[in-house]
Amino acid sequence: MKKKTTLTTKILTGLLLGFIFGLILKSIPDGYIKNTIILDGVLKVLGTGFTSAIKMMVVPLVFVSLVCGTSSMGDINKLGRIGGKTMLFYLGTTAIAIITSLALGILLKPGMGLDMSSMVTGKVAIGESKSIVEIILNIIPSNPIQSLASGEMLQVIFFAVLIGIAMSMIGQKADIVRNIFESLNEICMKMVNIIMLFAPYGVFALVSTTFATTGTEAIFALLKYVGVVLLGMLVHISVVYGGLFKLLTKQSIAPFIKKFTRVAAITFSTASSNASVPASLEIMEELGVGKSTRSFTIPMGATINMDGTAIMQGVAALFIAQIYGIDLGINDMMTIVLTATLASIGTAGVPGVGMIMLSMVLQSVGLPLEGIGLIMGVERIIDMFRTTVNVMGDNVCTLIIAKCENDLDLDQYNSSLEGNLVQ
Ligand code: DAS
Repeated sequence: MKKKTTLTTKILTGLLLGFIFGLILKSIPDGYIKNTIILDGVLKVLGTGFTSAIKMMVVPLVFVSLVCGTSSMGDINKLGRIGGKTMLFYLGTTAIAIITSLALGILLKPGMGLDMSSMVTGKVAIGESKSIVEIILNIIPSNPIQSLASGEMLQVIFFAVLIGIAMSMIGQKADIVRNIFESLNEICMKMVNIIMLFAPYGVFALVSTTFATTGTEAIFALLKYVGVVLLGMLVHISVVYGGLFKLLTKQSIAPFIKKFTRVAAITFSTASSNASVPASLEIMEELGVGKSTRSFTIPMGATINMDGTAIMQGVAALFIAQIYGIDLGINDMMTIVLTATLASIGTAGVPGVGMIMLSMVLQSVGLPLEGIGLIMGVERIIDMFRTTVNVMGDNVCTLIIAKCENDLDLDQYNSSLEGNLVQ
């Protein structure tokens, strides 16, 4: 816990120092030292190096974690009724989350008023507008190796999910391959951890560059971005989770909210869905959820349910398009919904992985990766909130599935209202 807190402190320090150093650079006149040595030298190496390292992980992480996520769902035939309902709830609410965040991003335009188009170093390859048929056909790779090499993310996702489903159907005979992918997934996660150790320096460089070239208007845009993300999460929790819970269980959500504060303390401090699994299982048991339901839906949710992450990705994609003056068409929006929803199956419940998946979403519609430079500064803070929403979704889904399967002891659930405020 100390190591993670230290890294969080370092990232926030990088944000603060980057902001101060950027404004100092902004205040001094252009010259060889400022422009060539500092901006196009040291800061470019640290900033672009960090974003390139993140980009490096996109294809291997998505491919390996999706094969693991899909193949570990157990025998697809035995997944049965609970598995089908759980998958439907998790992927359905993730799709709603991303659509809500895109709608808020279009309505509230967090990136408007900040022009960073001069900062794009690479060519912005916005995909030409495709018809729905072309988008769907484009998902199926004719050459999966080429898809992996060129980072065609929807094709990588399709290929990985199909491998995982096939492995699930084969069952034990695929165990040797499953173990290899599990090891590769561990390796990818460790590589992400190593890359994130450089986050404070990357954040410092990216934020310095941003404020050195755009000045204080970037602060307003950043605050708007954070505000729209948090608003999206609030809407999702109250309307989607609150609405579905009331509609499908006909129970008060108060007992759950009281118990969930214990889990939220973990999700905020660790920014990790995986780390919160034991606490989620504990409160589900205390709330009267049967073991057969909670032992399946909670671990599955920590692996494939990422509504909070999807909300961040939708707002971030539009924010970046807006600050670079790029118009996203309806087909691009559909690609974002598809990519973020399917990618959530493979997003592991560890800190910072949502930012790597964001790189993939941006890549899928040709948006410049430089854009994450500005939002990288508040990444850790947003990660705490989005992880809490991710895990809340896992718990709400578990209660709903348990009620539908008559695996929820209502007396035990409602009796947990008694006692002190936070249990
Ligand atoms: N921190 C991840 C989790 O544990 C989510 C993310 O990085 O988006 O759910």
